[in-house]
Amino acid sequence: MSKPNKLLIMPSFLESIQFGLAACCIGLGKCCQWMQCQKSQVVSKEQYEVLCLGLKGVGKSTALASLVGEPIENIEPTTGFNIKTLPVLETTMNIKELGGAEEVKIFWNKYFQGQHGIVFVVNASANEEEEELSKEALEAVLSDSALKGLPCLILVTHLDKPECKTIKEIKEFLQGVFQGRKWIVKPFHPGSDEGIRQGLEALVHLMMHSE
Ligand SMILES: Nc1nc2c(ncn2[C@@H]2O[C@H](COP(=O)(O)OP(=O)(O)O)[C@@H](O)[C@H]2O)c(=O)[nH]1
Ligand SMILES: [Mg+2]
Repeated sequence: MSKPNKLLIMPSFLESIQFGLAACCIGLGKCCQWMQCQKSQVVSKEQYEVLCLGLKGVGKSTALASLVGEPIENIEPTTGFNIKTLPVLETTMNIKELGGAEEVKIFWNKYFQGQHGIVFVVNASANEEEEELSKEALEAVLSDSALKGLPCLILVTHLDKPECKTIKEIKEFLQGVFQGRKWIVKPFHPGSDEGIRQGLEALVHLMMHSE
């Protein structure tokens, strides 16, 4: 019987090394997939507590109703608070609207503990006095130590009214109050939840990356 040819053995030896390397790569890939899966499971369990604040009649309840597909006609003024729970991206968000009337506003800070983010609603068609009151209320909220550093979504309503301020003007008017805090501004149009949804998704990203 003739001896096996070395040149014929060499390729099969190389093939087995290549096979081993490929198996290692597949194993590593599976391992990474498993880690990614574990990570997304952690994110999907995340719950965020968000406060929805703003002066009386600015449109907080209307925006929240629109967000969960409830009718926005004939919304009663909020006397105590109004809570909506909904999924946003892979998280669950509990949004608590506190009534904006003066007699309720003095109790806002009783609800500041354990929050992860703020939605502050601003009326774009407010007169100068209401505009100042709204800015003062926002400043008071942001200066409370219980809400220190929490990201803030400014939701602008009443953009359908004539003579309303633009988003750009509202940004310029408010920009001094945030002092390094992460904030975003989004419009709300009755009948569409697009702006508020985009705003809440952006807020989730900010809350995920805040300390
Ligand atoms: N035209 C207009 N009316 C709005 C808008 N948002 C809210 N409203 C109206 O403003 C009034 C007060 O709204 P509400 O949601 O109760 O205000 P809240 O006190 O901040 O909760 C209601 O009559 C709403 O229909 C808006 O963007 N445009
Ligand atoms: Mg309300």
